[in-house]
Amino acid sequence: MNFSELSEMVITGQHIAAAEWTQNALDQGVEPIELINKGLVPGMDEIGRRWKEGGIHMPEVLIAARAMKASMALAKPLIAVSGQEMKGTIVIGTVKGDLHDIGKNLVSMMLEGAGFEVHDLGNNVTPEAFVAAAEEHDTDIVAMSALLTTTVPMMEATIAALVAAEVRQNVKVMIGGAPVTQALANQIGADGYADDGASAVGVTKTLLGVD
Ligand code: B12
Repeated sequence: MNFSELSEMVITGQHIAAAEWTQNALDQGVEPIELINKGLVPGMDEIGRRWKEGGIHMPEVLIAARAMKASMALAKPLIAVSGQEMKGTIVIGTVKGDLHDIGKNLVSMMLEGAGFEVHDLGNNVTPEAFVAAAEEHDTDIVAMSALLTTTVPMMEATIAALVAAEVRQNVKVMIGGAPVTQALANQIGADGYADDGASAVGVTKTLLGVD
């Protein structure tokens, strides 16, 4: 199987071709995790690199992510069946009071493309909802996004809720969003910060000690 064909379909945003290629590969007995790691992850890695260097813009990232998701939708359900492990489990959302989700969605897609199981809670997520999802999904990382200076304090409130529920010691916390900085992460006791989707994948791998 030439997995670089699938990578190329992701990079060029061909969602129908990516789905057909994926179905064909699965029908031929290719392991879904192999398809993710050798086809989708390199494709999204390349998109992340190009996005970081400014070579492409958001529409290209979004159409690549759509192609990645079309393939992932076919491969992912089979992973649970075959008992193969994803690299880690992430619960992500935009904090309470904040409706901005474009950046969070990009980060979410990049993490999924990199082989992580992502539970995206959407926007306006209360600290209680973060805690409940972290408990429900055997979570490795709780990732929070905020775009408003007025909702940034909700990140600290969510960490406090994780501590109160005795979940904090079992999860890492990663934060991001335009007004968020590494200094803020240090100040509120988050474990990681990244300023874009590609860096978020890198920070996630470092936090979990995976490649
Ligand atoms: C689009 C937008 C909206 C849309 C949101 C649509 C949506 N579905 O998201 C709408 C119109 C709804 C909106 C509403 C408002 N907005 Co608005 N909005 C923006 C805008 C123009 C773009 C944000 C965006 O999507 N950027 C593109 C993405 C890709 O970038 P990003 O979000 O920064 O994400 C990247 C990184 O930050 C990082 N990242 C993001 N999240 C995470 C999470 C983790 C874990 C990690 C590791 C990394 C990470 O990776 C992402 C990918 O590279 C910004 C201005 C700007 N240029 O930022 C204003 C802006 C954020 N909005 C602003 C304001 C004030 C508002 C309103 C209050 C306006 C009003 N008076 O009603 C409301 C608030 C609504 C609410 N309660 O949330 C202000 C915030 C000012 C401030 N400092 O607080 C800004 C900065 C505009 C401005 N200059 O005044 N907004």
